Amino acid sequence: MPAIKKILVANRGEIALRVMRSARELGIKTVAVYSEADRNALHVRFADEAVYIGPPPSAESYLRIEKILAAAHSTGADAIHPGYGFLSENEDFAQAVEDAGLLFIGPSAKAIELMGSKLAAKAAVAKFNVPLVPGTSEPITDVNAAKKIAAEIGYPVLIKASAGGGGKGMRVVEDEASFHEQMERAISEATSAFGDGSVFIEKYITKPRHIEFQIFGDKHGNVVHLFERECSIQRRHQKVVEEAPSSILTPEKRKAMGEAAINAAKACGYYGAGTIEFILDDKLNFYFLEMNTRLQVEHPVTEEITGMDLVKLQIRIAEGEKIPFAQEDLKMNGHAVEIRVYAEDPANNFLPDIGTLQTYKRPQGHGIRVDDGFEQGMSIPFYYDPMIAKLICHAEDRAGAIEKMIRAIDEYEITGLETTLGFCKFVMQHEAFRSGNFDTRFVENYFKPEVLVSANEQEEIIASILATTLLNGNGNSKQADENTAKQPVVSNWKKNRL
Ligand code: MV4
Repeated sequence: MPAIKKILVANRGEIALRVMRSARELGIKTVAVYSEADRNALHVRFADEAVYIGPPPSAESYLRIEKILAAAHSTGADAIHPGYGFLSENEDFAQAVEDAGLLFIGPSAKAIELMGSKLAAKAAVAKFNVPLVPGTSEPITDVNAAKKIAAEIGYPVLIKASAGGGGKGMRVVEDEASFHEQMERAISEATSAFGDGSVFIEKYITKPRHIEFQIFGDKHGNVVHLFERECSIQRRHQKVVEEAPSSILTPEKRKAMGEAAINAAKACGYYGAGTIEFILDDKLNFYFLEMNTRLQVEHPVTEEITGMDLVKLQIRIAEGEKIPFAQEDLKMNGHAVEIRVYAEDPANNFLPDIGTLQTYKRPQGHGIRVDDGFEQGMSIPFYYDPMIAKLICHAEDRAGAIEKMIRAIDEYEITGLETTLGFCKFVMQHEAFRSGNFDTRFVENYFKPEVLVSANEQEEIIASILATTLLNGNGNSKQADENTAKQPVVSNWKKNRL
């Protein structure tokens, strides 16, 4: 297979930059595509060339296969990297790229399609000795047959849509009395959301931990794993904190799960970067949930502990090279934690708080990495995911990585909009997180908006409001008036403390 000379990155934001940086280091030219909202975006400035592909809504730009192929054609790109999100797990896109004579830097269209169906994925990996949650392996339509199975598995059970994934189309059923109604709802939801009403039933694991394995396959049938990431700290299926390695895996458990992950990849003849998602129950039994056939948002924590550049590996594999190391050569070095910094307001139900980055100063120093796509003065577009940055800290051990993260959060200066930085600091300081004794219900169990402002601070805020009112009231407060008019004193003061 020929070496790649020019890569078009069919994405935006931090991941487009992330991919282009590795491409440039390999001496490969880069092409950006951009929507109307991203004219001045950093990925556009970084690329060697950039092609405008349409209006801001992604359905009219970043999701348009024909526009992206036309951009590749007009610039002479010979490969396309899809990043994550957008078209990254669209088998029609992967196929169209290859049909156009270009290399898709990702898995085969067949593998994407197979893993896109949760039932087909389960059926495929089951033959390769991968543990599954007890449940049905076929779509189920007959309510009475389903009830019988649910009784055998034991309540609570979970009804899942085969076309779902990432938490979409799931329903917990606590007892037989509510089964009928819940199943009908699940089928009707799946039909309207995915155009496919197939559902299946699993035992509901009530306090799972989410542990995923990074795997890589090449086009010669070799598969390795690059250890795990723990992603149990999430909110409504949106990951908030990720780390590698997991604090609860023993070397034996890691070896068993790693082997299962490799088998799952082999079950679909996988090549490229992929992630095998497992859940662990309270006895540390692990079960395959699904496979993500893309580079994940949280891949940097794996890069930090393995020293590998996952994007370079993806490119080499797409070019037909063999994986350049053996499983035994891989070692974990230290501990890495990542937080996602969103333009969202944790005090207001995490509503997106898009606006302009009036101040934007990144933390710096030993072991700190910031993957972002913005600079001071830029606006976060309303049309896309409101993630501002990923902050990754790497240290010799978990406690060191957590302390470094707290230091980095304190050093991060963002004004002009609300962010999840204070919320992430709350997680870092929480005893359950620090001790490693947590599960996927961490946020619902421990987080209330009030925790972001301690009692002490609330008193100080009241004092500050009083002081401001008094100043404003005495007729001799020009400066205070100007300050309060531009930016509310209290909210800024609070921001600096969080
Ligand atoms: C489960 C489960 C409990 N039992 N399946 C959510 C995302 C999708 N990948 C599957 N998910 C779950 N499947 C069984 N049989 C709990 C979840 C789940 C979850 C999984 C991983 C990370 C966070 C989660 C949050 C809620 C529910």
